Amino acid sequence: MYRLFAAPNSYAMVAHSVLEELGVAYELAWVEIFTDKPDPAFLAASPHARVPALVHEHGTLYEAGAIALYLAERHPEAGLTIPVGDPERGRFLQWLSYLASTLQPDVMIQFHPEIYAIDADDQAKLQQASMKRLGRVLEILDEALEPGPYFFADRLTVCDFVLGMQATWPEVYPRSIDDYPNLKRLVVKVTERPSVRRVLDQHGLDKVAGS
Ligand SMILES: N[C@@H](CCC(=O)N[C@@H](CS)C(=O)NCC(=O)O)C(=O)O
Repeated sequence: MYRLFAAPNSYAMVAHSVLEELGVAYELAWVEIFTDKPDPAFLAASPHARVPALVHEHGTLYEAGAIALYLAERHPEAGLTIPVGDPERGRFLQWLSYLASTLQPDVMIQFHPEIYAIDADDQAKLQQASMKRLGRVLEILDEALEPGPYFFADRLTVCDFVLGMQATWPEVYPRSIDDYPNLKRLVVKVTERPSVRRVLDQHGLDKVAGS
């Protein structure tokens, strides 16, 4: 039985949707983030007190992409990973890493510029510069989703959940998700899955980008 530390409408939705899609037993532990007094069990699993964090039979894990990959590999029958030896394995790792290390920092800046700059003016400039970069990153992702609908055509993998969940946030688009038709198609496909609909409900999201 897994235990997922989560906060509403956060990166926890990535791990949460993978757990739901896999249909495995798990318990959801809602925690407060951005607090001076994080839940001690949460802090033990996630030293920055960031969600998601997962407790599993062998220990704990944090980082949304790592949790998604770990779960997919623990439950290979669901086919959400691309295994070692598969010709697409390299590109699978590329996109998983790109989503965590190239897309996510700019997404974070849009929501929490105060983490990166002290003055309000500097924060606004940082957000502006980051949004420009985000536009290029989203373009590259949109190109990668051709022919789609997923990163690997009809083969749904955790990459689609890692991207699909954060692409539901309208704040990440320079103008609108409509500028990225392949990305929009991915968000629609991912968010219409019953597993993901259950997750969005629990996170209080009735409207997402593209819907
Ligand atoms: N790199 C982490 C980022 C997780 C993260 O920053 N989560 C946010 C919520 S979306 C959080 O818990 N923030 C609380 C904090 O930074 O104190 C991941 O992918 O899991």
